[in-house]
Parts: sequence; structure tokens; C-alpha cells
Amino acid sequence: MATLVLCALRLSYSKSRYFRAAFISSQPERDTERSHGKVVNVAIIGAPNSGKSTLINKITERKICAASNKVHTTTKLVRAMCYENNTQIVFLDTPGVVTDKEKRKYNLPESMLSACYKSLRCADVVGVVHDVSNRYTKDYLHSDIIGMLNAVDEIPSFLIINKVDKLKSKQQLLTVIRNLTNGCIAGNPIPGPGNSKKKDSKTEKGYNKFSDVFLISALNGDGVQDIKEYLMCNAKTAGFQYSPDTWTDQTPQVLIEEAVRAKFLDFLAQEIPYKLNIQLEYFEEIEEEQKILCSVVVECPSDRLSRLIAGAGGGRLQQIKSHIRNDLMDVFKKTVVVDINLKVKSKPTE
Ligand SMILES: Nc1nc2c(ncn2[C@@H]2O[C@H](COP(=O)(O)OP(=O)(O)OP(=O)(O)O)[C@@H](O)[C@H]2O)c(=O)[nH]1
Ligand SMILES: [Mg+2]
Repeated sequence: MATLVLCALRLSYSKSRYFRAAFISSQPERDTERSHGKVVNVAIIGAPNSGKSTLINKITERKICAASNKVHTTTKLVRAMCYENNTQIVFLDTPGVVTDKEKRKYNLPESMLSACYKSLRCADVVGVVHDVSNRYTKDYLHSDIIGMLNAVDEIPSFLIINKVDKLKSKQQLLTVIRNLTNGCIAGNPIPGPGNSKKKDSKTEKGYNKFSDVFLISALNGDGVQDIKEYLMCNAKTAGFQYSPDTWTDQTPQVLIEEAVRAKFLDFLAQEIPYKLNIQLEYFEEIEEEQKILCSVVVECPSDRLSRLIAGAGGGRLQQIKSHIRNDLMDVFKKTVVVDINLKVKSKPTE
């Protein structure tokens, strides 16, 4: 039977809860698997744009976590799960570290830093994603990341050096690893020159308690399977928190709105996409046709901006819409028909 949910501009709490129920327990729970399976909760932290969400999507083989070429795509804690060989990996995708100035500039929620700390409290293992292609930051970890790791130094952690595909020469990698680990992995010094002199802890650029280091490309998948196997080895026998067929803790409403936001971030320049207000206004799931119909309102601050986004003859909006549809099909693994309506924000009346 078709499930029809008409949304007012803001969905009520009870309707959101309905969404959650539909996606979290769509099939009967497998009780025996739940009680005998293995679970590992993995917090993925790192600087903005380092590739955290892309990596999780690659491992889970679903575009659960919105990703874009701009910073601060992820603004809240998102769980994404995958299940294999009676083991459930629960990823906790987090926002990148953010300053108060950036929060104001990009119109970001206050809760971003607390989302990172919350993920650490739930984690069995912490993965730090680092963009090795960023020439300004490749040789040191962000001080906030070091602070977070030090705050939970009893939790095992591993370093993921990402975007290796962008490097012309791999020669610099050993120096980068040495800097990011303070020359020490799993309690063992990395042999070679530059590791003999005693370092002042204030000048250290990395964290010396990583148990492993992975060199990967989250985009093309190189090295990603090694991380999955490492996590499966770190899973512990425990009752599953989620049934094996659950793949996220987010509602379809959030997944759709975040996917739309990410695509506008990809397509629009500078701060423009951060000024948009995106809301799902209609959602219908036709189960027998494996199809989702949805409509999203994108509120722009001015008429000029609305015309700019639409592009000549609405061409640009059509292009964005087609990318959004493809991404949503990759999220829900179903046919998705999506409508995007641009609306100009009404001025407050005197
Ligand atoms: N070339 C290359 N690009 C990558 C790789 N991993 C991620 N990217 C790109 O980097 C950009 C940022 O990726 P995200 O996954 O959104 O990064 P993030 O760390 O989640 O970013 P925030 O949520 O903003 O903190 C996207 O354009 C990705 O396609 C990689 O291994 N190689
Ligand atoms: Mg992200």
C-alpha cells in the first residue's frame, strides 16, 4: 500500500517519528543475529572537507552522508551502518572542526563541536581523516583534533591519510606520516632520519597514540577495504543496537534535505549556497513500485539570487535536480522522483 505523507513546511515531530519508524524497522528484527553478532562504533573525525563523509559512503556502499566540494557540508552527527559476516559497523559521521567566525560566516549551527564530542563518547574506535593533498595543512593535525584525541586517549584510534590519488609524488608520504604521528605508531618509533632528536611536546604537530595508519583514496576506493577489515577485526561481541537491515539513524526528511543542500554547495559559488533554507514539503513512498516521490522547497534570500540559481531558462536548476535525483537513488536504492521549487524569502511585514 502506498504510504503517503503530506508535509507542511515544517514536519511535525510525530510525522518525523513516523519516517524514522519506516526506515529503522522496516523488516522483522532478527533476534538471534542481534544477540550473537559483533558490533563496532567508529567515530570519524577530521578537518572540514578532508573526505570523512565520502569515506563512510564508500565503505557502506550507499550515499548516506552528504558530501560536497565545499567545507562544512556535514553539520550534525549522522550514523551510517553496514553489516557483513554477522558484524555491524556503525559509523558516526561528524562535522569538521569549526571556528566561531566560520559559524557566523556560513550560517552554521552552534552544536557542531558538541556533535564531535558526542561521537567520541559513543565510539569504540576513532578514525581521523586527514587531507594529504592540502599543501597548507598536510603536515599537521588541527589543534582541535589533537585536543579531542587527548581527551579520549584511552579509546583506540587510527589515522587515515586521504586523497592520496591527488599526489604527484608519493615520496613525501613518509615525512607526512612522521609529522602526523610524532614519529610513533602503536608505541613504536618510526625508523629513519629525523626521529632521533627529542621533541618538545608543545611543538608536536601530531598525535603519538595512533595504533594504525592507512593511506587511501576515499574517492576511488584505494585502501578502503583495508579499513573495513581493520574495523571488522575490532568489532566486539555485543547485542546489536540496530537491526542488521538498518542503514542510518536519520529520517528520510533529513537525508533528502542534506542531499539537496550538498548539491547546491557543489554547484553554487562561495557563500551563496550556505544562505539557502532547504525544506522537504512532500514525501510519498510507493512500496510496491520501489519508488519515492518528493518535493523540496529551496528558499533564497532574494529574487536576484533565485534567478541566478535557476540559470538561463532554468537550465542550471534542471542540471542540479538531475544530480540530486541520482544521489537520492544512491541513498534509498530506489527510483526517486524529485521536484525542486525555488522560492524567494518573504520580507517580514512592518
Ligand atoms: N581526489 C579526491 N577527492 C576526495 C577524496 N575524498 C573526498 N574527496 C572530495 O573531497 C570533497 C570533500 O569530501 P567530504 O566527504 O564532503 O568531506 P568531509 O570531510 O565530510 O567534509 P565536511 O563535512 O565539510 O567536514 C568532496 O568533493 C569529495 O569528492 C579522495 O580520496 N580523493
Ligand atoms: Mg562531511
